[in-house]
Amino acid sequence: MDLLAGHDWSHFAGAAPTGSGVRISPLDRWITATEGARLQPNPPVNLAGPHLEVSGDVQVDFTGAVNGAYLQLYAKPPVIYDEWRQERPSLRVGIVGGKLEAAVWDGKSTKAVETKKLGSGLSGEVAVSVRRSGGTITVLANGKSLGTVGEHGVFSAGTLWFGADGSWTLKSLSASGSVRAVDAPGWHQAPSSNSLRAKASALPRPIGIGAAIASGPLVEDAAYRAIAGREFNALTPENDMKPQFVQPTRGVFAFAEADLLVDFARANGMAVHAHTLVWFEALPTWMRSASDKKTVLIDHIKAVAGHFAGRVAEWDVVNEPINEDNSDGLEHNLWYQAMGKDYITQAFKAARQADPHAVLYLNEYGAEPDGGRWDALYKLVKELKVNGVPIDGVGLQNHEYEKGDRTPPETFRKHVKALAALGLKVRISEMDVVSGGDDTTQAREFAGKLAVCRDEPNCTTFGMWGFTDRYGSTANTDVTPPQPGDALPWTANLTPKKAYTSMANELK
Ligand code: 9MR
Repeated sequence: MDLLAGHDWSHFAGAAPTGSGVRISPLDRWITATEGARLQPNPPVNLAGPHLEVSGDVQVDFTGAVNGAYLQLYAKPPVIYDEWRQERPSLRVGIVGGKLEAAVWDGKSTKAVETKKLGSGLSGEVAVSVRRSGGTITVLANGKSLGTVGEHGVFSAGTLWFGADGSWTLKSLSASGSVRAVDAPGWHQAPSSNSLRAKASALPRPIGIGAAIASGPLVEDAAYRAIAGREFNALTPENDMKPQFVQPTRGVFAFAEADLLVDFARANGMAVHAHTLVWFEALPTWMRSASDKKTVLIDHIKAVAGHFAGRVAEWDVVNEPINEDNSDGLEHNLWYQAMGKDYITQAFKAARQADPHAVLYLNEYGAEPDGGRWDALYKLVKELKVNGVPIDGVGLQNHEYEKGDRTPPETFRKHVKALAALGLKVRISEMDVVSGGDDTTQAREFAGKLAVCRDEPNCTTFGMWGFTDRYGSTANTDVTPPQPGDALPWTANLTPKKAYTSMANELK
């Protein structure tokens, strides 16, 4: 079965279909630490393309592999966070120095559990085959068997997704045996008149109801996908638009995963709230060390906001610029160090130019209660407005990680109103509530903030940071597989919690 012709390889980061196959270009994409160190390689997976359903023994054959070429077969796409990539079982085969390198991940560690360098003297374009027979994988080059590696759950999970890396052209790719090829699902999901989005749209003043969404789960997990499309009319890419993902190498842009989220949103009539152009985290290593920061910042905004112009409704232009402990109230991050506070003004101007129709937000955490963070935020956005900087609104994240983060709705309302007086819109941008086992309090917190958003005319959207604990950002990722958190309205089994019902009630 031919897996190239008639299948989608055009929405695969770093890849471009050509007359002679799929051209793979290296992205050098990494998961980076907050301080910039490279933690894990993050090669792309063809999420929009074909994957296999495997029910027994199978052989995958491909041609075109040259030195440095890799093809990777994943039991499931990895779940990708900013500082962590959850590897599922996978097999990577590649040509390195005349040998065929086979590496196997077992889904329990970020490192390969088995790596073998097999054969010798391989040169030019090599035809590679991977043959699964029960618990053994045999690898072949140019039709000759070179050796075996363990199966480690790669094939037994029942699905296989394709990824690639290096600089080469994948000239053919086929599979045979007990397999079936499956293409990306239709993005449109069945609506429901009972959903949060239906209720939010039927309010006297309709509001947006949104969630942060991750591309891997969206394509691989049908139940997650169904809820995302059914319940929400706004979508924020959780991580896929951050600089380390979209500009992994200077001047090399990789939009496939983010484009997929935009396509999903558009197919389901959801507004895209894009996140984020300027932050001090989730940056590729090169961006931190570049000496011409201003050029880097402006070029990034032009390219990224330009790419999505017309397809996204809003942007978080500047994320988390506040640090109340500094006398000017600002975080002295890498952009500030290079440009002073002018980086904020420059960023908004560049974003407005690149996408004149997008509504432009500054997004901040910890400014829901009274105190230094709110004071510093208010001072900053007032100054931006007075100076005619093109800022349209403020995102108040509303993360409630600890009991102390629970702000009375009336205090929060006061801040929403204060921003309205400056002519600014507000969105609740990233709400989650770590419950500590207390579902009732969690439900009350979600409902209280939603009610404020419903009632304050300048509050446009109530957004949560994910919707299910299955992939939530408060998961404990120190263990593999990660231990789900308990901060979102759907459990890890995708059952709605009290928080869901309490929100539905506020929207009646
Ligand atoms: O959900 C995001 C998670 O996957 C990342 O590892 C984390 C750290 O960079 O960022 C999370 O999203 C953050 C968002 O981009 C900005 N506000 C705080 C969010 C939650 O930490």
